[in-house]
Amino acid sequence: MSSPEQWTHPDGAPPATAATPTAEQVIAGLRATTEGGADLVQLLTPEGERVHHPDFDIDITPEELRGLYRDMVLVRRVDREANALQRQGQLGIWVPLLGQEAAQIGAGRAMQPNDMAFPSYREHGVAWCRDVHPTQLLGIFRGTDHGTWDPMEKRFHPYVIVIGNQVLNAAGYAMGQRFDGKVGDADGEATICFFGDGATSQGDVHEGFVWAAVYDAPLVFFCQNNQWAISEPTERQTRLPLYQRAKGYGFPGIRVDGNDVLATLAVTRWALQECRTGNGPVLIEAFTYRMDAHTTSDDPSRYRLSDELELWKLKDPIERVRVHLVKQQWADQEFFDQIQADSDAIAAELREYCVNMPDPGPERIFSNVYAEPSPVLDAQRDEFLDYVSGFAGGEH
Ligand SMILES: Cc1ncc(C[n+]2csc(CCOP(=O)(O)OP(=O)(O)O)c2C)c(N)n1
Ligand SMILES: [Mg+2]
Repeated sequence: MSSPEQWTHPDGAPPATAATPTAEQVIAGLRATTEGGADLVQLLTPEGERVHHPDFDIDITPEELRGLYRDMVLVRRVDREANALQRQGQLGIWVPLLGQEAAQIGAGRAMQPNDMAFPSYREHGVAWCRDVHPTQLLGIFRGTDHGTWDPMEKRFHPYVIVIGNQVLNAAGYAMGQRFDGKVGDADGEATICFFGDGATSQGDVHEGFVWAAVYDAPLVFFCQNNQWAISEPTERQTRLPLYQRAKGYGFPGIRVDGNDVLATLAVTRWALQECRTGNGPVLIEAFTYRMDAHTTSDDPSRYRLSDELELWKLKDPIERVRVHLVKQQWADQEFFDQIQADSDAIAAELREYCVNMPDPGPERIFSNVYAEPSPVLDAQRDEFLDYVSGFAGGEH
């Protein structure tokens, strides 16, 4: 358990530890939303101790854990480098994932090749797991394109900025998987959709929950509760822990320690398998914390106290794995040095790519609009290119 403070258990059972919240605290929603609570699934404590769970345990080899650690360190380095590139004027904006590495790598590594992911705009760690190279994210934030990967090849939908909208897209996609007969056994397909705590207040998310539920869609709703929706805290979104909302829609909801990569991997693997075999949908609430600003355009010191951040630094998702690897003697200095070298290399690659990124040609805006060619759009493109070539330097 990560915290001594508990939310009162829904079936009336007393909390495992510490004081029951007062009526005022419950009404204010504070205990409900700021602590992990009695139902939090955790397999690796912030101190790097391996703990076990009756329903969601996992066998992990030293090699697998080293791989998860490497993933998290590298995506954090990508994130920090991109943040710096924005500060130096090379990107228009950046959306940091700092603190959410375990939630994203655990979920991303739980996916099988045929599963489909629908991200919001912060899922750089999931992109990494889908083999989308970090350089392919940069155009979005430099304002030159909408992402250059092939969503069907990578099984990773383009980023969506409209809050909650991707939940509808994912529900429709997962319903399609069911209609196409791709659900039913361990070789089946599933979909996972990422959204934030703030998104749960959007009508789109409610509609997605309803449609997925009544069509038994193979959809894992993966809510990263990072405690903040820009400057709005979670207690402005809900009066009960978010995972408990699933019950009202008729599917299971589970709260996992989103700073614990092992627990996130175990729970998401289970949830995807449930969906694949026809028992979807499932809601996962990954309880985590946004350690940096909402975006590079935001200043969190205007609306939250720094001691909150200091508390969450002690629950850092990467540090607990490093401690566990060292304690178990599953990693030596050579391993950590190699990861450092890999991080430096990817940061340099990202920077080199970003500062030399060419602007796309004027025809680019017309490409990938429809699956099939459109004569009307083709005519508009030709007219536009003709117009542009009339300007000095407008040749293409
Ligand atoms: C429909 C819509 N309304 C408002 C916004 C502006 N907006 C951008 S991010 C954000 C907060 C989202 O918070 P959350 O869902 O918790 O995700 P997080 O950014 O914390 O990952 C808002 C309101 C938007 N992009 N789309
Ligand atoms: Mg949030």
